[in-house]
Amino acid sequence: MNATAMTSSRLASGCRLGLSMFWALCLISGLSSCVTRQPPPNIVIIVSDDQGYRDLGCFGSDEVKTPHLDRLARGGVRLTSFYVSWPACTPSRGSLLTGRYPQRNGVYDMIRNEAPDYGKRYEPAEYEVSFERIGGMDTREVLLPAMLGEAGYVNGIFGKWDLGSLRRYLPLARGFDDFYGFCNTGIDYFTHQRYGASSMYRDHQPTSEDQGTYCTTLFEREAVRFLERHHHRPFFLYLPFNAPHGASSLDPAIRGAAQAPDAYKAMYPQLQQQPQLVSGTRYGKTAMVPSPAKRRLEYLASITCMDAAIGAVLDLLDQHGIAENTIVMFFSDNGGGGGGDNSPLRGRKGRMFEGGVRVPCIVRYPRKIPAGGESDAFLTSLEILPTLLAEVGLPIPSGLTLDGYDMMGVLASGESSPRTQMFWQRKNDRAVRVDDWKWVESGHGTGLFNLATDIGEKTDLSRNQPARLTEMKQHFSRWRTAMDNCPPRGPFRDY
Ligand SMILES: [Ca+2]
Repeated sequence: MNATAMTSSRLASGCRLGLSMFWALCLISGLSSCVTRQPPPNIVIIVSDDQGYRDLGCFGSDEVKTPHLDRLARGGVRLTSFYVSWPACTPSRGSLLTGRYPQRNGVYDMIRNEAPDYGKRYEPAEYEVSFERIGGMDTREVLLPAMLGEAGYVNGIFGKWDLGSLRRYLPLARGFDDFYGFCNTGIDYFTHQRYGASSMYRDHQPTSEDQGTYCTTLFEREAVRFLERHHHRPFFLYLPFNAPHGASSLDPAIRGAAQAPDAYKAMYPQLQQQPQLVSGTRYGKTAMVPSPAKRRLEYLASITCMDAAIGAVLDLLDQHGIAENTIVMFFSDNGGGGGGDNSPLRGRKGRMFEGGVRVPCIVRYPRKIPAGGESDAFLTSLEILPTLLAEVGLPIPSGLTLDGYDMMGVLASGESSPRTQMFWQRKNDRAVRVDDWKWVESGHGTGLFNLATDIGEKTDLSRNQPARLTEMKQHFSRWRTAMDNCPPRGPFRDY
């Protein structure tokens, strides 16, 4: 254990003792003497996968059916300038749980095998030693559930872990108490395989007990069980869905689209009536592949199925009378890909433009946040961990560098955002936002944009604003130097 982790553990142990004694005293005194002290909030974080900026009813879509997310938004605040730290899955999810830039926590690229992109199917023995199997979030990183667990929370994760599948990387080794889901970055929704490799786990063990059942339904089942078991005590429920991400199947007729149950596809008859497969190319050969209509159909239907699962969770919070004191956060791990709609933003998943990194986000916390609000404040997923620590009453572990801010003042009372800068890098692509200005340099386009007047990043102002352009590059350069000087973390850097 390094100094940071040790300090963190010691600090948090004190909090655990304090909270445990508090709850013990409450039980002894029949709770009556504790009514003046508010219990710590429950926490529910729901993450969707590749959902577009506009792919919610409450974010302007008149196509997708998301009644429960819309209900969540009516009870809380919609964040319209909320960013993730990376334009694709793994590093975005790593930042959520560490509160640190990908370049600081070490997971600054995908933990996945690239060969299936070209049609390769791994043999089991070969898969066992591939990077997708052996890579993971550096074990010196302290994750949110470990911090909350030390404060008396019970932590459950049901869905896409995406931070390593070796035992030392699995959720139960990182602070979670209960895990059902898959460890890598994408699966077939029904077989639970990733390009032929079985991927579902319960706690530390691979499982095929539910093979054939649609995975969103399984994650809902597990979340409901968790809530029924733990609703009477402080809990952290992490629900990282894989919907509406494309299925990780080698079958050309499946690959390239999400997957959804028939009952949900029937809710989009205008798409279902169109041809579902068209002649195309896959792995260098002619093949029947999903049509644009099928890609959109599976995508929308998988969102609506996920929305129903979210509705089941919200219903349970209501039934147990704990919604008032539960922080529910929802956001997409990156911009829409495949069948997604990111309008009016430019670009998509994987890009440095807003369509890659600005995502729909909702926060509901009736005890503090007024219902039905909307905020255009500049905020990011890096704010989530420090905000939650502050709400729980936990100090930031001594010696731990976080990259975000407590955003509760912004959400609860409309204070101006403490964030003025954000940086992104994916291989050679880079971007920085400072106040309303954004500079992008990437293989898919370059430019300087004023987001206050040009949310679609259509007008490159590099020539009109040379001094600002230089300043933005300097900001990026200073951030890059700071990241280079961080203590190195695996799995991409030596340590
Ligand atoms: Ca994603």
